[in-house]
Amino acid sequence: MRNSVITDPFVPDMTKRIPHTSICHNLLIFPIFFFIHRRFIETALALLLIWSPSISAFALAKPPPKADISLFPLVTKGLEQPVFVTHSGDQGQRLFIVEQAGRIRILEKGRLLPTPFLDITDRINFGGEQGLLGLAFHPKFSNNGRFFVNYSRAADGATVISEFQVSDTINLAKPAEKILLTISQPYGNHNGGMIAFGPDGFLYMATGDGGAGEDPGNRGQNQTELLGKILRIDIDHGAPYFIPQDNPFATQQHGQEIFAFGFRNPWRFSFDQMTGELWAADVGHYRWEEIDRVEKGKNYGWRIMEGMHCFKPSTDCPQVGLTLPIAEYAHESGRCSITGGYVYRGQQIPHLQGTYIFGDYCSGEVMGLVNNRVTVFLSTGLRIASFGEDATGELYVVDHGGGVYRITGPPAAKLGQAQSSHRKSELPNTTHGSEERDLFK
Ligand SMILES: [Ca+2]
Repeated sequence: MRNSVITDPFVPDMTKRIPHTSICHNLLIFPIFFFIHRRFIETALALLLIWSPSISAFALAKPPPKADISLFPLVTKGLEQPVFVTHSGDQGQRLFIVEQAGRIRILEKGRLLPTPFLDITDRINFGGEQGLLGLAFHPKFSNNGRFFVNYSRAADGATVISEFQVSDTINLAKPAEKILLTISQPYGNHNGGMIAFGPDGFLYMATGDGGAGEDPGNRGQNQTELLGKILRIDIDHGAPYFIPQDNPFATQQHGQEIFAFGFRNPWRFSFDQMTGELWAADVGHYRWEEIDRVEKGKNYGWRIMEGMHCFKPSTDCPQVGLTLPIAEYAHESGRCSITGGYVYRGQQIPHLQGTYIFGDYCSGEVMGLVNNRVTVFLSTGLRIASFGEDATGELYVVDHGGGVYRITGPPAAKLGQAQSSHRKSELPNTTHGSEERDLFK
């Protein structure tokens, strides 16, 4: 019963026909649906930008990047479509980088190790929004060697949550897996992908609404199925897992794993290291990208609403019982797909302390939520597939094109006091003119 399998018929993955991959946005999945898309021209433009790496998304006459933060390249060669970076919590200096095709690579002392920590490419359906999408180390990994992944199954694209174990060689995992949970996927897109342990020790997982466009099965609102949700299970008890007693639908026959619902494609979420709060970024349809503070049992609105706006129905939608995002931004200036990040709790960039950092896959901007206002911190030109956090709270940017960067303070800080103080006038929580691009509505 726990090992929930949803039996919707599988439809072949249309995303595989797309020559360039995007893990987190419908734009690359939907050339087929363009005939119903009233924003065809904008979308085509965004696609053109994505498909042409030589064309900067910032050819669109953008103001120069601000210098509140900068990126330090850790690795820019030898990675194939990385989608995540994390640490193992065992006091080591290693970073673990997830390659979408099905490998976990180790970056140790600035060097990308040639042998993957794990290679399960033969078990994975890779392409479009499918692949190896998430990785979470057990909070007691240093003692028990357990870690967990989220991938699209080779045979049919179903989502698999699976457990692995490190081998006697610390930089190598055993290939054997224990499958915890399998969720059938009706379409190739909107697979969610994030998995992470909460401060309660439970494993949280994000699922998308199953794909196609406009959630045709209304799965986000269906409280008896696992798509369009954030799920929560106890992997320290039970076989293969237990349902936490206070899960909102724990007494139902189906949907016991649900923690919160009403999501479209919450590709990345995270827990604030200090407060334990759960932050999710739900990738929008064609108009609005949103940030949610996720709490147990709440309904985050999709497909009734996209962001703070009625979606289906498009006017006078019933909003009672829905939890609206705490921030949103529109598809403009090349923005089209939010990539959720982390509340900064590191020590190296004091002015970022407590700020939720996130980005946009299409525009390449690193943004922050300052007083609940979306503020652009840095224009990178990267395809920001994910952020990552290390054990000390420092943050990383993952470029889907093949790089991992550490977020650092303003470069002016290294160049002398005069420039440094000049830069301070551009701190994100100061008031700026119209060029500030405050995106919060
Ligand atoms: Ca929502």
